[in-house]
Amino acid sequence: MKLFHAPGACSLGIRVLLEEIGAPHEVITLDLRAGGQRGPDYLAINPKGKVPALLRDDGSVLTEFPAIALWLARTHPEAGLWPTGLEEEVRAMELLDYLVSTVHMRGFTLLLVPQKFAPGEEAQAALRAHGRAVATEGLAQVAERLGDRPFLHGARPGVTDAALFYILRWAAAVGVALPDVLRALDDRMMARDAVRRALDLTAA
Ligand SMILES: N[C@@H](CCC(=O)N[C@@H](CS)C(=O)NCC(=O)O)C(=O)O
Repeated sequence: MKLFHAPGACSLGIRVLLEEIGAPHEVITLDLRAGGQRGPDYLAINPKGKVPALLRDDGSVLTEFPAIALWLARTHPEAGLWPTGLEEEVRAMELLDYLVSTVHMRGFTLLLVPQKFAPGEEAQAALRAHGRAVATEGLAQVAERLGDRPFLHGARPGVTDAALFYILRWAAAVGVALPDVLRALDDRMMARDAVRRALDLTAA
């Protein structure tokens, strides 16, 4: 498998899952600031011009964080990254969609890259403020959902924790304060060998 990834991007969550699974893979790094995601070579792989994209061993390409994460979890059930049972699965999907579609796309995306959506400093400041409010409210909702469990998935991290983890890196980068339970979850994630490998903090 080949993962198309960019430093600082949401594809970090897929790296975490690949490392948790221990699946052999190659990481192809794109430079988003230099527009690597819009170059013809990459658009031939993912015409949407986004990371993550996963080139699977059968030559097919999978895109979108939830789809890639679910496929990895379901094809490696022994890693225990996704719940079983209809109610547990729909609750995990509910949370994953909230993390990616709301906290990421409507919160941190506006906070981090408002210039993509409006010209002019005044409009961008308003978008940034809106994004910060959505991100802060979203993280409070996720903290509520976590409660006193160690990870969103339960005793061990799963797909939803991998999604939360990339979001927590952005929160740290732009100074969005975390509820205590999310700070503790982040510490638990950072202590994992798989996560440290995904961050290139230790050798593979
Ligand atoms: N909905 C997509 C979001 C992917 C996405 O927004 N990726 C960002 C990095 S976090 C990206 O590739 N941005 C480059 C660009 O928009 O040009 C998913 O779930 O994978």
